[in-house]
Amino acid sequence: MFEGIERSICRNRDTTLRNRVLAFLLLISVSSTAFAAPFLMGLGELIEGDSDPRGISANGAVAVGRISAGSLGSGFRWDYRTGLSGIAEAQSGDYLSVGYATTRDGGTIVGIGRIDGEIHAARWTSAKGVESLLSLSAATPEYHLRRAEAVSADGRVVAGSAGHGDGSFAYRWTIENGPEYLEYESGSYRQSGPTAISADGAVVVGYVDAGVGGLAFRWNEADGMVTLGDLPGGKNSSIAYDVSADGTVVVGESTTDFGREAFIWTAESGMQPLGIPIVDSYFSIKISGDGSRIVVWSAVDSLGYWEEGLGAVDLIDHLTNTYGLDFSGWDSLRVHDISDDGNTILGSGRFEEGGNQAWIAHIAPETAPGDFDGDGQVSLADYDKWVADFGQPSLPSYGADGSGDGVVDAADFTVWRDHYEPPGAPPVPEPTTIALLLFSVCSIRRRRGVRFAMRSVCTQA
Ligand SMILES: [Ca+2]
Ligand SMILES: [Ca+2]
Repeated sequence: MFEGIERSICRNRDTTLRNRVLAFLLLISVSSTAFAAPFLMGLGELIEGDSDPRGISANGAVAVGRISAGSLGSGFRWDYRTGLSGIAEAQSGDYLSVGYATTRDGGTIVGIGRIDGEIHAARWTSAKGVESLLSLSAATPEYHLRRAEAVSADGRVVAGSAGHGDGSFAYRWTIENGPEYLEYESGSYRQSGPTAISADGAVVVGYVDAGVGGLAFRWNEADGMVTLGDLPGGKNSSIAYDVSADGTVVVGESTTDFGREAFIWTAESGMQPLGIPIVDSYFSIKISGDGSRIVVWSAVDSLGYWEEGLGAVDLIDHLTNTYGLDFSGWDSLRVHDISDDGNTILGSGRFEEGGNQAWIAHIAPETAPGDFDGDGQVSLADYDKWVADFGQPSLPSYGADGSGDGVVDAADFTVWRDHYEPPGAPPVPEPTTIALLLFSVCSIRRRRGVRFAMRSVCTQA
């Protein structure tokens, strides 16, 4: 895509020509695959260093993370229409140094911000830009909110870690009441950190160190912070990394006699091994909203996937053999997140020996024009979905984006109308020409958007 071309400006001039060629090749592969699901799409290079994608929105349309530019880095936001852009305020100089998670519609990003030269837990919205969480609610002086790790679907509840004395402690912030420490069932503890939150913000998961090693916890208002135990064998150690949308299924890692291993936890079954080892010290274990699909970064180029009824398999083999995705040319593969709808997986790797690049693997089956909810027919339910999602970014031709331009807009209504067949009325097909026209216009807008956005990253270097 075009991101690669823009990005190369920031980088060593010697590699510019090669990157332009690579970016062009990527552009070809993206253009030829983006409109037929399933597809694999490179999102643009993240430059060297510690840049990584971190999270993806509920329908897979918005990815967030960290992008490096020279010695500095900033949070990034990606969607199909606007491409990859750094999150910095041109006027104040404030920026998000990393984006960890985003809301259902991708409109709010939470992470670590540099605001007036100081580090704060922060959020970004297109309307208000980068803001300290504390500035949004009545401040409690003892809190230093260092980072915001997770956010509810509507953005009104955030979980993160706060500094207090020498320790770091999990807090839950609500737009109404501000931050509150999560209390541990057994009283005092050394430190704790949250990693994920349920869609409604009522359940937070993470780890707590109560002096006997770190243990996975699940918190809700009624029960407080309850540890989830650990897998048999090895030392007493576990960490929760993600939770299903309704808060009932937790995934993480725990130590056994054979080393560290991914687990799945429910109240009914307790903690069970997934059969996927964890090798790298930096890794990721993420679950879809309904709890039926799990992705596991075990080690670089060794990624796991678990699905209800399928069990544990190799992620890349599964994406290749089941969905026909082509990972040839990619190496140093990592996986970072799976969307709540379970249909988009966010990863990173190197393509044709280029720099570290984010990718998404979209595995929803292709649907007929106007069938926005994918139930096989074009009905009033599809119109309702278009209304509910109006204005939101989308992967092209997925969900209510009938026109394939990456946003749910008026053109998509036209696609639905032209394929809706009320009883007794003949169908009126046609929208291909309009869709192509819209796409070409938005492609130009996308290129301009990327160029502007990348400039804000480049100027920080
Ligand atoms: Ca339908
Ligand atoms: Ca559209």
